Amino acid sequence: MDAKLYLIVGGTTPRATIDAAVAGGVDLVQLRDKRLDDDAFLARAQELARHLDVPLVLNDRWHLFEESGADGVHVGQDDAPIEQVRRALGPGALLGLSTHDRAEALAARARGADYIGLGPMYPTETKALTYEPRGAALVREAIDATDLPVFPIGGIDAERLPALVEAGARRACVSRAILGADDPQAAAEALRRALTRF
Ligand code: 3NM
Repeated sequence: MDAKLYLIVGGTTPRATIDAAVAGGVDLVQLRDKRLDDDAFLARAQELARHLDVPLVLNDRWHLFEESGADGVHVGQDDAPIEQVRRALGPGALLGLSTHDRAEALAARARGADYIGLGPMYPTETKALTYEPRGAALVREAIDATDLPVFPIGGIDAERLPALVEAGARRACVSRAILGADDPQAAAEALRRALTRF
């Protein structure tokens, strides 16, 4: 788990965009698409797992993990309990957990997570948020609650990332900042630069 720049892609994200992002420094990819049915999700996951040079994580659909060829699964606090997912998938699967405050970050390792998402940092249109975005204050509050890798998430772009790095973040998870960019490789490179400023 030495990944630093985590990209969330959808079922229809072009492969060329994902490849450009990886060329720019993305080193972990999550397939997240609530609209796809299981068959379509599985087919996309299998294609990405075969093709990608970086690990692939499935959002939530842990029942598709074995068949998909993916490396891991990411669950939220309201998805299946991560303890149950860990028992089902075994120690070899990379398991991620969404967290929103210090207490959730603190509990993550004992619950079986290999890494955590921490958010939301900023307003985003990628996901309907049920928590108030708290930015650098949330990083400061939670970053030292765990020795797991922490990926701040939510509305992060290259302009906003330096404030999070200042607050202690050394990783980031994004979608729009890369997928919405005219040049996804350059966008990934800019995010990597912001992360390696320290
Ligand atoms: N989870 P973008 S924010 C999938 O706060 C997701 O838990 C969040 O995409 C959380 O970089 C988010 O486009 C969306 O904002 C991330």
